[in-house]
Amino acid sequence: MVGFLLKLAVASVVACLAAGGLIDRGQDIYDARNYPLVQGFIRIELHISRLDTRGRSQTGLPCDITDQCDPRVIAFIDTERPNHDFGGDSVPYANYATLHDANNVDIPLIGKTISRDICGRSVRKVALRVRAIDKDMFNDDTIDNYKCFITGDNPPAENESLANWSEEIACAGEERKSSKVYMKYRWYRINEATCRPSSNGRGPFSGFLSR
Ligand SMILES: *[C@@H]1O[C@H](CO)[C@@H](O)[C@H](O)[C@H]1NC(C)=O
Ligand SMILES: *[C@@H]1O[C@H](CO)[C@@H](O)[C@H](O)[C@H]1NC(C)=O
Ligand SMILES: [Ca+2]
Repeated sequence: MVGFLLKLAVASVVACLAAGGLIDRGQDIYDARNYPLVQGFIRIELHISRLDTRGRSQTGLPCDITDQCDPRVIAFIDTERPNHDFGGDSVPYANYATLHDANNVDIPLIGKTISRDICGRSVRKVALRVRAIDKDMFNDDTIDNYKCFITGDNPPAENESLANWSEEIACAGEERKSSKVYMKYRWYRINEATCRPSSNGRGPFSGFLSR
């Protein structure tokens, strides 16, 4: 009996992990208590101005011995699984938009805006995900993953002309807090007719590059 209960407990922990991880669930519950739901037809715009790699990759070692990082920067506006880890658990990297691809620069200027729409669903929190890798001859190194949030605490503007950009956000790397992506966002209500539905996991291009 004890063995059976133990197996049951292990099975439910495993089921829970498979469903997105214990930390994710805990965070979802916390969010439900703390952030209001935002519902409707909404456009989110994310502007990424620059990346500061500090010349190092996620391991803390310099990107290159002899010169600067060779960064490729990709981004995705995650309206579906904001609390999930980077990678397949949230959004396959292949679905990210490529914002920048350069050689020998530790602080690349990016200056690109991507956008994504919420078409009638409700959200509590949106994850602004950025990933930077250092291109190498033989294998690429992760520079870092960066994730900052929009929440219902700052509700979307009534329409585009009323939508102000946020203050600049210095979004710190998950592994090295000294590495940062500088970004700002705005979000506003749009007409249903102009809404572009998309998903995290499918569709040819789920993060639209707008300019
Ligand atoms: C945006 O909303 C404001 C306030 O409701 C309104 O006065 C303005 O005409 C709207 N602008 C557009 C472009 O719809
Ligand atoms: C946007 O900024 C303008 C000018 O600072 C301000 O008057 C307006 O109230 C702001 N709009 C919102 C939705 O906060
Ligand atoms: Ca280099």
